[in-house]
Amino acid sequence: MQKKLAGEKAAELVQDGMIVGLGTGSTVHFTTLALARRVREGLDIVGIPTSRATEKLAVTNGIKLSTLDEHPIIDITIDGADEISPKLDLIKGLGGALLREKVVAAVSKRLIIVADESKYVKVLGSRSPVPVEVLPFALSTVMRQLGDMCNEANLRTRDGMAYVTDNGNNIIDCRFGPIHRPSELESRINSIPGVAENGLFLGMAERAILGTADGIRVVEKPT
Ligand code: A5P
Repeated sequence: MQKKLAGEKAAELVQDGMIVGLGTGSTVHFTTLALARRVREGLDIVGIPTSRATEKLAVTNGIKLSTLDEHPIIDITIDGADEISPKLDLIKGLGGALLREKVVAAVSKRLIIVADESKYVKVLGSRSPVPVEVLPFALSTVMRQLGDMCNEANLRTRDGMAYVTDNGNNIIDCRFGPIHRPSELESRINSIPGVAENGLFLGMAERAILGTADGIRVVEKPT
């Protein structure tokens, strides 16, 4: 219910004529459905999906979609997160869509995050691992180097096999514990050859809309 509250609230920010980045996950699912309802009432938008799952959901529900080739600048993106810090730095990617999510976030004029309030933490890394998307060719070498950097590096699996992203890559989930210097950590992860993307989204989000037991709580990026 908290996810639904947050997801639907964010859909109100979308206006006629906008190019809209459609995030991935169970919270933004409600945003997509709310937008689809508004589209049926006449809202004219073009969506850019961040995953095959979101693409399918949007198409099934009648939202017009396009690509970054056609629309390289996005007016607003609404997406979920796994952890949100008071500065609105994020960990994303437990749903596996981090690479496309970051590409879309980076070209969005506004990035709005929707989540239940359990995702709001004092320090990133408190509960969630940092997902790292890795080229399969480099999996074992990246695994060894990430293993040296974090407390625990686990290859993500599904049905007993390595999980494969929409981009044909694998994911290593790295537990670092509390992350006090996220941008330093991001640079270190990105400097490993074979890393395609990491789940730290720093300085990108403008606002988080959190569903709580009492309603909605809005957290703005500090100025
Ligand atoms: C997808 O890769 C993720 O970044 C999701 O946005 C994140 O895992 C949040 O998902 P939920 O809204 O399902 O918790």
